[in-house]
Amino acid sequence: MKVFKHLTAVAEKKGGAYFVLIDPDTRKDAELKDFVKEICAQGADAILVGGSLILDAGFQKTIELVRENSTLPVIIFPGSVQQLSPKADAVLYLSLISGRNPYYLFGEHVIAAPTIRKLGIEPISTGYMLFESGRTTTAEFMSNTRPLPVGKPDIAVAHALAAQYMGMQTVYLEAGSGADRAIPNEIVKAVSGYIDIPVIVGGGIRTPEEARLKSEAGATFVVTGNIYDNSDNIKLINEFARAVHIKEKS
Ligand code: 1GP
Repeated sequence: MKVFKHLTAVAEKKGGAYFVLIDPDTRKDAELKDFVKEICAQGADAILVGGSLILDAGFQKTIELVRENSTLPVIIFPGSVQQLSPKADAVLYLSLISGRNPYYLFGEHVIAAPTIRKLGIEPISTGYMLFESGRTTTAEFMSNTRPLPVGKPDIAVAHALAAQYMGMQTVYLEAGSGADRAIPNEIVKAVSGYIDIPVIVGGGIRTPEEARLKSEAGATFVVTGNIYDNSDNIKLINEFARAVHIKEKS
């Protein structure tokens, strides 16, 4: 079964699916191996790999290591066209629809498309919506775009519906990695109640309780990354997964 179809079915069954994002800049090889094994053992549903500013030239090696040690789908969450690999199962084929920078709306995509075809990885067409979240995030700065206002759900739902009408498979409501404030539950609820395609929510989610509220508000997929920069938090993966899986008894 194709990755996106499989994950949508998982989310349908469990009431939501939980993704852990690995930023290749933040972990060295031996640590990474153990981290990946923990993610799989503790009940997450997929692993995302990527970041909007990767300083380490070891992206390919990271993907390889993650693939070798993961029993879960490995999905690239690319910050640029350089972040593609045949070792991944799929790639979020992101169009930054909250912004009006043509390069990130339909520029890199043209460059990446033939490579994705050649590598044989599944593109998951994603309307990427960056929201304001307290301070300038890397994604906002690097893309040179303005984020969407969180106090205007009408603007958010219109963007998300446009993505659906354009034929995109999902929308990603992004507060930015390490954001001061995660996407408000009201925005998640407004968007997921208005459109028919799955909704990914991430950025600044720091507790299982917050993750559960995103799932209850209608998020199909909940993503966390930054909290695991502190290795003490790795033991919380299972708590996060159970919090997102709202249909499953804990
Ligand atoms: C960032 O949405 C992801 O692109 C995850 O964010 O690192 O803040 O959990 P955090």
